[in-house]
Amino acid sequence: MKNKIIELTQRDTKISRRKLLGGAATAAVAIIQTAEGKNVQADLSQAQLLDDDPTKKLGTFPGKIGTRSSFEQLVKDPSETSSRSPLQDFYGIITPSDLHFERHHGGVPVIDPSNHELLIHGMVNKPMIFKVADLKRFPSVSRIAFLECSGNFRSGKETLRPQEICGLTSQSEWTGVKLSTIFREVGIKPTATWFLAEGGDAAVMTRSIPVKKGLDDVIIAYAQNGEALRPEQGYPIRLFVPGWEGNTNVKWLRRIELSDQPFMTREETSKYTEFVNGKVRQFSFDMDARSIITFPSYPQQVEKGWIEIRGIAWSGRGKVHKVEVSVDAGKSWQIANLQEPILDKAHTAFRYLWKWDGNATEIMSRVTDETGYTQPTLKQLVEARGESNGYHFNPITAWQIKPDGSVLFKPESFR
Ligand SMILES: Nc1nc2c(c(=O)[nH]1)N[C@H]1C(S)=C(S)[C@@H](COP(=O)(O)O)O[C@H]1N2
Ligand SMILES: [Mo]
Repeated sequence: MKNKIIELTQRDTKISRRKLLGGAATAAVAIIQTAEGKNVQADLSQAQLLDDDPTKKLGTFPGKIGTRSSFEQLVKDPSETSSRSPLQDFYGIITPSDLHFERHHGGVPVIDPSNHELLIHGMVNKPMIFKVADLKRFPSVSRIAFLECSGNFRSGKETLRPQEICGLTSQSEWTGVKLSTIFREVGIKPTATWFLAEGGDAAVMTRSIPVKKGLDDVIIAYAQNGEALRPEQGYPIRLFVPGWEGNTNVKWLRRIELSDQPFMTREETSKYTEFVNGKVRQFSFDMDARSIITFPSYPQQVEKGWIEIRGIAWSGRGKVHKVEVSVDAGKSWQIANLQEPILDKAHTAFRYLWKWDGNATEIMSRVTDETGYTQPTLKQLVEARGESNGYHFNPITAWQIKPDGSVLFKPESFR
């Protein structure tokens, strides 16, 4: 900014920089403080004469859809079967739909919504088939909540960003019809305690879910952030199961079967189960509370002085109650500020103002949810659960601050 103003002043008035700074003839010479706190002298009367002055050239006119600025390089970091949200690049709590993480076992199918059907059968009074348009005729609900894969954990090297460490979580406003509304329509039998949800993709993914949860807050979602679901998120319909492991949120939903017992599908016997000290933990539905500092984080750089530490915290069991931040490698903890809105089962933004003295240290955050559960350390997790196949790992995440201001992830080994 400062260099630009001085540069153009020279060019357009044909006077030398020395002459200008020496107080030459020009009228509006002012001392201006830059954001870094340096005083610069600038001739404001000439400031509008920039070559790339956007006020001197007509811009582009409205198109059919908007685009992200070409200066913003946001990417999902895809691997073969998943892609991760760039958590470090977000503001507020909503994930732009095209940056929602993706996890699918058989690719994204192409489904024409006018042909798509949802069959509901099993222990019901009246088996029914619903077209997408039928579902939209029922009262709709919207809620903002996160969706997280239970395999959301990565460690092993210092050069990981929040995106790589835990970018398998995203947050949208989901809109659809309550499953309880549809259950009333088909008349589920009082003896029905479980239901199977089946997807219409190549993986034909199936999960068993207790009817109690279905009646509580599950949604058959057809919209995300104000428009139809993205194909990657399950277009035209998916199950949205607030606070429960991503895998239960069956996409491209085509069948629901009511029963009086779980179906013991592949996804709940060989996958998505955890070996815990010789036993197997099955139906581990709740996503435990977690938090991460997204600024500063690798590969950002910090300077001595005031730094606003920022991050997100969430819990599958309810609202975030408090977030604590440590700036001395976990020796002491301070309460961070939570930013409204603080929603049930939702990413919640936190911030903490810190004056860095320039010495090497580690910073980290830990969340406590409204049930009183506090995010554990990796050591505590491994003690309680064994290595858990890597599912449901929500440890406190630390960043190393080096004397030169560089920030590195602190990997901890657990194998
Ligand atoms: N039909 C179907 N549903 C699915 C999957 C799938 O492969 N097929 N993947 C599950 C997994 S493991 C997760 S974590 C979430 C991911 O949802 P997203 O891709 O919308 O982020 O969808 C779940 N629903
Ligand atoms: Mo997942």
